[in-house]
Amino acid sequence: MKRVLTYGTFDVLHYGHINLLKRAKALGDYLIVGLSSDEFNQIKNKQSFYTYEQRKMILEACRYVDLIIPENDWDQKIKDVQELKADVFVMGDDWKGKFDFLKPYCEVVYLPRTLDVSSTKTKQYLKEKMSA
Ligand code: C2G
Repeated sequence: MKRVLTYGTFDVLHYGHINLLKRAKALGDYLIVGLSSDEFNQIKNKQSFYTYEQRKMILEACRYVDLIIPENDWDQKIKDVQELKADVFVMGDDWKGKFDFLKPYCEVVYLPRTLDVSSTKTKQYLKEKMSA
């Protein structure tokens, strides 16, 4: 049983996220997502539209996701990889190189981001539409 681990905010879930989760799952048999808490989003300077609980509920409906754990800080990844026995760590390549410190503990894979879609763009579009 090959265990895959990834992290993110996954706000306003879109096909770019699904494309990442689908490819991450295809690298193993079991996909764990470290979902950024609302407090950690503040540390990441990210304002998410949905709360952690709402984002978790939406993500749980995704067929590629087997387990969701909270991501509370930048420093939990090594412990998570060890405790969850993750074989592969996956992130979009906007993070390329940023998590290479995990290489002694597991395989590290950066996957190409899906172009032309982002939660920020979607929220911006809806905001403009609503105020028009
Ligand atoms: N992603 C993607 N294509 C997009 C948008 C996002 O492949 N168009 C990927 C990102 O690269 C990331 C995952 O989807 O691997 C989740 O994206 P975000 O929710 O934006 O995650 P982020 O804020 O980058 O948080 O500790 C890691 C951080 O929590 C990552």
